[in-house]
Amino acid sequence: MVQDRVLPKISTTPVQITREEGLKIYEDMVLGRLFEDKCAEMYYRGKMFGFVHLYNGQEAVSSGIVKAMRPDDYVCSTYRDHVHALSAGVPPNQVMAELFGKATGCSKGRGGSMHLFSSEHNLLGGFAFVAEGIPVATGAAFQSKYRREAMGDQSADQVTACFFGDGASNNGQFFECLNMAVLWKLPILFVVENNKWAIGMAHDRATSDTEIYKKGKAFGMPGVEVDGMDVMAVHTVAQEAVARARAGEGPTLIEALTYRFRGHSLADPDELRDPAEKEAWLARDPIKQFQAYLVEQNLVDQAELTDIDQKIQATVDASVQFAEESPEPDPSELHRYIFVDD
Ligand SMILES: Cc1ncc(C[n+]2csc(CCOP(=O)(O)OP(=O)(O)O)c2C)c(N)n1
Ligand SMILES: [Mg+2]
Repeated sequence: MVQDRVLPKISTTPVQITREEGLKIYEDMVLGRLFEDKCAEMYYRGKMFGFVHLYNGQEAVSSGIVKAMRPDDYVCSTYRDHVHALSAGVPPNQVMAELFGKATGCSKGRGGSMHLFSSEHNLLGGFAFVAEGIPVATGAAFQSKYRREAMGDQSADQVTACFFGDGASNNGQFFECLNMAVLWKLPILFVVENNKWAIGMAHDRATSDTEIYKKGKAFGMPGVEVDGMDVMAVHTVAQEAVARARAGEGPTLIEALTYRFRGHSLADPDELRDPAEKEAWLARDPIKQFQAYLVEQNLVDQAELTDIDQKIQATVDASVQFAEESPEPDPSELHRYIFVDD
């Protein structure tokens, strides 16, 4: 079993969330979890093609970060992108339809699981190549800054969140983009979801310094380590980083310590990871922890949480029906959407 790091404690005591905010985050996390469980079912029934990478276990990262942002901010993902897309506001129907390769999907059935995209929701994309989104997100942050400072558009104060894995943080694009982001003080959050594994490669066997957040320092960028199973801790860190970015004070590197509950993809039998390691992380399920927090803070009771779960399950089920009933892309339109004019 790969040794776990001692998890940092971010003080969330002074942070007061309202019932409304708490429920918004909770609903997003549950949507992510139930949507992914349904994806597994549909994949094994042969409804989806290619590789499908699920996010179960990591929900506190997506919800904690994206719910600290505005709907017009930008989100950039990886191939593990369904939940980032949902947090960014892409409707479940459109995400499920995309996974089924249907014309009503957010990428019009052209992309599938690893290439979710929505200009309407400022979702910059899922990317099949490891670290490929990092320069795209850096470019998005640059255009916000350029529009605001060079073109005088005061409304261009959008922040970009760029999600990627521990494995991606060993790729050169990561270092080049950290350099540029600090140099130009770009409004961006680099969010490393350190789930300890890059397929079957343990993080501590693949990188020089396992504490990724410390790599920001080489570029003069603040680096923060956060318990990625604690949504309130992630949310607190995100709020500070978003405020800094929006105020023109530049980027932040956030390393969220988390774990994926399933194999690398649904084609992975997941035989490499030690069962004891999996058990230890399953016991820290971010959704169960947040349920306990909400009840303890008297923001909600257990019966209400059960109602919410049922309501979200109905939404997920409806997304499958929508995807099933949607048309396939028309083969005569195969060449559409390659160029922007289309
Ligand atoms: C440039 C590139 N190299 C290799 C691969 C094969 N590959 C796919 S996922 C992956 C592991 C990435 O792990 P990490 O960044 O930690 O993300 P996680 O899957 O844990 O979310 C690798 C090596 C790829 N897709 N792209
Ligand atoms: Mg990883």
